[in-house]
Amino acid sequence: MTSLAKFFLCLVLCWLTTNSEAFTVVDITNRVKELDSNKDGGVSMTEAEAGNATRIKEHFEKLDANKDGKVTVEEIKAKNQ
Ligand SMILES: [Ca+2]
Ligand SMILES: [Ca+2]
Repeated sequence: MTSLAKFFLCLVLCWLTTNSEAFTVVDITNRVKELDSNKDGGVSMTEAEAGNATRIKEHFEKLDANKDGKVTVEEIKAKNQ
């Protein structure tokens, strides 16, 4: 294998590893803050769409445990445990 091929293989592996890691609490908090444009403490479907939060959009129903139409840090944390 050439060193260039090894380099790219490493990049792909690093990328896969990073993406399969669970969210940390800090990551969740920052992401929710970033997405929460009306500052009501949760991410609505509209906010998730506006911020391209694919993971939240895909799992919105499951994440929104109390079905109030927004996903909070607590709800995401609960699903990540
Ligand atoms: Ca919001
Ligand atoms: Ca909720």
